[in-house]
Amino acid sequence: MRKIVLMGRSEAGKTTLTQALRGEKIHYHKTQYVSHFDVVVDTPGEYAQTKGLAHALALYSYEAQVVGLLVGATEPYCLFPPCCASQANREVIGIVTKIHEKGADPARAHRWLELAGCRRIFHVDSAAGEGVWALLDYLREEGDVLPWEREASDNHSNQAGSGHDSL
Ligand SMILES: Nc1nc2c(ncn2[C@@H]2O[C@H](COP(=O)(O)OP(=O)(O)OP(=O)(O)O)[C@@H](O)[C@H]2O)c(=O)[nH]1
Ligand SMILES: [Mg+2]
Repeated sequence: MRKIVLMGRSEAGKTTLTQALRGEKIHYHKTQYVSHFDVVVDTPGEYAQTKGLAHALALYSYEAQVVGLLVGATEPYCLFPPCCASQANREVIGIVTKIHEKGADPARAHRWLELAGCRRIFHVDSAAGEGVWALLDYLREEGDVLPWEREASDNHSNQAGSGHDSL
C-alpha cells in the first residue's frame, strides 16, 4: 500500500477514516499528536488550522506518497486555499467525509477540493465504511491483497476443499 498522510480541520474525520482504512472498530479519539501508523499518518486538525503548526504538515507530506486533504460535507467553509495542492511534491487527493450527515453538501465540499487542486476526489462515510474500499483500492500497489479479496479466496478454497471432501 502507498502511504497516505491525512490533513484537514479538527472534526473533519481523519482519525475515523484512519480507523476505517485499518479495519478497526470506530471509536472517538481526539488527536493531539501526529500518529504514525504503518500506511496512514493521522495529523491533528489544529496543524491545518494554525499557521505556525501548518509547516509541520509540509514536512509530514514528505513522509508519505500521497497527501489526502479532508473536507467534511457539513463544513461551513473550506480551510484549503485555491491551488494549495501545487505546493506539495506528492500526489494530492481530496476526500469528502460525512456525506450522509444532516445538512451535508458533498457537492460543495467536492468543488472546494477541486479548487484546492485535487484531481481525484473520493466521497466517504467512514462511520458506515462507505467508499472506504475505493480509497484502499486507489492506494494499493501491485501484490497487495485487500481484506475482502483474501476472504473471497478463503471462501473459494473452503468450497473447493469441501467439494473435494464430498467426493
Ligand atoms: N457519520 C459520519 N461521522 C463521521 C465521519 N467521519 C467522522 N465522523 C464523526 O465526526 C467526529 C470527529 O471525527 P474525527 O475522526 O475524530 O475527526 P478528526 O479530523 O480526527 O479531528 P481532530 O483529531 O480533532 O483533528 C467523530 O464523532 C466521528 O464519529 C463520517 O464519514 N461519517
Ligand atoms: Mg483526529
